[in-house]
Amino acid sequence: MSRPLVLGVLNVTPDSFSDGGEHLAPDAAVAHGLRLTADGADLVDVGGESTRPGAAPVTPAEEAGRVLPVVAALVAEGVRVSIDTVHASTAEAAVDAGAVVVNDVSGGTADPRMLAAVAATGAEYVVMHSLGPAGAAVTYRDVVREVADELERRVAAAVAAGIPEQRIVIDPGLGFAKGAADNWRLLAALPAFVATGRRVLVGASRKRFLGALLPDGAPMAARDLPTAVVSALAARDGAWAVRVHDVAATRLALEVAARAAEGTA
Ligand code: PMM
Repeated sequence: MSRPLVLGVLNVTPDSFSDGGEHLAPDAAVAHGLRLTADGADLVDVGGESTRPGAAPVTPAEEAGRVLPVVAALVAEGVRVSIDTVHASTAEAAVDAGAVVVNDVSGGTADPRMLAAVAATGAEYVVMHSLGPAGAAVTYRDVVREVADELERRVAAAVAAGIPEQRIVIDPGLGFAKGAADNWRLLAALPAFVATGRRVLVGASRKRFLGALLPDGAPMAARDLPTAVVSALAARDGAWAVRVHDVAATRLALEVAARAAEGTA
């Protein structure tokens, strides 16, 4: 069983749902990125705009001001960086600063320049499925089919814009305009997404459908245990990468999954 890559989440925002405000100062953000790397992250996913419902919108310039110094400092330390943005200008500047992956939660729909910009950079491109933020009420008749079909349309648009197919990663976008039942159905269908032959990224970390398994009032960090279990299951199902806040817990879960799958010490 090949181990999925681990993307450590680094939100340089005042208002992300689980870690907003913790890493807004550049020094604190860089220190956290280095901590994620020491914990075993293969990539640090740096974002400067919260996707939570009702989050204050940021201009691309504000977003770039938050993330670029952090990207540059982490790259200078030898960290492989992914940039979590829907804005072409931020993606371009981050890749110029050394980021190697563009992680676009809009799947190329938010900024009409994004696909061409990514094509020109040579970066890897994560196409995430989203019809809206967490909490947006979307009713799916067949969530797996609809997400898979829309992802294929987004991939086709990316390829048409010049991004080589092998540089594209797909992500079902857990929690984005999806309820708990939708998220569990998508996780159950992970093998089908992997069977497309595309690399699949899973972003379940600390999301509300995992929080719903915990007692009322449980702290955010209590969601790291169910997150790590999802990481192990995603590994079993052949995911290419998992995006998590608690990298150490996920690395441990992936060690267990690999040993249990292979029967080796
Ligand atoms: N989720 C969030 C942000 N970025 N990117 C990808 N590719 N997949 C996700 O599921 C995803 C993402 C929201 O979570 P956060 O506020 O904890 O970063």
